[in-house]
Amino acid sequence: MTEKIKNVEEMSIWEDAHKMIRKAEREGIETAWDRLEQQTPHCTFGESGVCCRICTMGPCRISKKAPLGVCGADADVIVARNFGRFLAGGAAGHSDHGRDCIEAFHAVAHGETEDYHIKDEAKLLRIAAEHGIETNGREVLDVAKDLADEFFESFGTKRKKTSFLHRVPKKQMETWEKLGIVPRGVDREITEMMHRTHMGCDNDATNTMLHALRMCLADGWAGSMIATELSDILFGTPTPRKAQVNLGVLKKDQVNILVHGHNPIVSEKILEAVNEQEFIDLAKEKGATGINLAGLCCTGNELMMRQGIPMAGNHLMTELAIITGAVELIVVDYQCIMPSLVQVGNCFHTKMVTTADKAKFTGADHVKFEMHNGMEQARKVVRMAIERYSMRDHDRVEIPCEPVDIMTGFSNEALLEALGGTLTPLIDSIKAGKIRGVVGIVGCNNPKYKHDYCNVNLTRELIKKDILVIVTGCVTTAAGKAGLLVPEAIEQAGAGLKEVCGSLGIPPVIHMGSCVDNARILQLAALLANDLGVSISDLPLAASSPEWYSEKAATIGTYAVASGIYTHLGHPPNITGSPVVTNLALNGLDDILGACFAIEPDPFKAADLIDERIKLKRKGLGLEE
Ligand code: SF4
Ligand code: MSK
Repeated sequence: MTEKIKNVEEMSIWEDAHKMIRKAEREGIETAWDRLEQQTPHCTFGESGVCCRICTMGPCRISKKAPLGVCGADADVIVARNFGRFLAGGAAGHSDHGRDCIEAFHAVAHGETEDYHIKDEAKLLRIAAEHGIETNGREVLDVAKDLADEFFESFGTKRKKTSFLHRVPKKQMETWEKLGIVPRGVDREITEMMHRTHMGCDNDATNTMLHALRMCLADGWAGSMIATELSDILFGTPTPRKAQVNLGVLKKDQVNILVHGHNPIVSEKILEAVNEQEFIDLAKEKGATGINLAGLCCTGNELMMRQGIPMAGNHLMTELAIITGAVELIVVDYQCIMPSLVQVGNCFHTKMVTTADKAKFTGADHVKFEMHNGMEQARKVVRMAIERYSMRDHDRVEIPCEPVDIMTGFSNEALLEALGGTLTPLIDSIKAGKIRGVVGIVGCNNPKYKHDYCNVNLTRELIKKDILVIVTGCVTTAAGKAGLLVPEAIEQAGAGLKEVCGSLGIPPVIHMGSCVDNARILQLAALLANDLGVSISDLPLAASSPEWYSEKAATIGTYAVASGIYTHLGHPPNITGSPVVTNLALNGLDDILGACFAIEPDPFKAADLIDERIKLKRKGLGLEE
């Protein structure tokens, strides 16, 4: 993992990345790969999770010579506390994003904004009815007010069970009840984790990890699910559409604006402003032929799923996108945004603009987005971008490749429609072994890996084995660039998967959205389990995050396992210093949840591991191979 990367070809599998890394080297611009080299070798105490900084009697580092911290905490307790807090960070990230969606939805319901609207009324009424809210004969906005209150409550401490738990299959719920991990309010679970891991509280590693499961379930089934469902209600439920990916989506002769982060509340307004004639005319006045909006990371996924806006790149492409020299402005909300983007932007004419008070970056301009002024602020940002076009040094512009076509927009609603309105064709295909299983490949990039090598190769290997792959987050761009997100990719799939996807006209790799949209995968798993009358853990499903880096990715993996989905990670979190926590993750959870983590950096071996698991689950259901 930490060996020195020797040349550009070893840093990434992509030509656009190679060209931009070489340009960075030529122009003396530092990237994440350079900084990784400076940081290597990493601290082994930190890597194994045995460094404790929870109080000022320490910091303490556990070793053979010093097996206990000053307070007497051993490696198991220290690792469990560190990992619990790591997961709390991830749960807080996605769930606070969900809360921002409720704020927007609440403002719409109460007529406090003219900039945001209910786009999918039918979905609003459906979700309200799911929560027992009366919808018959009522004004849509009145229903919305009640639903906003219901969702706000699911963050607080009032409820025994948080929102959306009615979607959880009965047998799965029984497992959670037995273990005492039915999630309550999202904030409560996160706060309780911080409390438990204060010095002198939960000093039993297994007990801390059980709470971690509960907290992550609150994130998956409430925080993230609320974010996804409300984003659909506010901005439209995605439907299949075409889009394009890679740095080739940037335009040499246009004002290029990149949106980066996670929440569509900002990026949707930027898109609207970009399409206003006044700004198109202004861009032309400045010598450009128009304005081009492209996405990065998850806010890119959100815009691509709903609006077909092109995706410039995933996590490790964010610095490289600026290095094209063609980006006037990058506007961000929060999460996964490297602070280095300000410095890389300063090497060019690229302005970075922040929009959330909770995510300011020194050196960036701050244009605060609020519910009542979203459009006004979006216009301000677009104008700033156009003004910068005249500062562009056209001699330094290099757009390294042609874009690749993809198909996106597979919400569960869209998938059901593609299946003819019912899950039966999918279930029949699974029973017949034409589709042997379904795997969600999700998550990030990490410069410790050859960029996207594992993401792409694992996806390819699984579809060869007749396993339907669902992608979200940064894996989307990887699969898209590899030509796997188009119906023609069935030629790379096994015979069964090829037949099913071919007859439906869908790709063998389905794009289901951003990181919070992993909640869509949870819902799909629940629908499948309910249809078959089994637990999610009985299904031939798996999840994988081969190149993960973030706290959020670890939280997603943990709620997947807690929901009964076997989860592969390319590398372990910083837990290897604790035999108790490591054994629990790799084995013990399987006994109590029917799912556990597996660690394997090699994507080909990982595909075999997942395949074995799918065989086992198929056998358990009495299905022929
Ligand atoms: Fe050291 Fe214990 Fe304080 Fe951690 S909580 S820093 S192990 S004394
Ligand atoms: S953006 S969490 S790098 S997927 Fe959601 Fe990508 Fe991972 Fe961030």
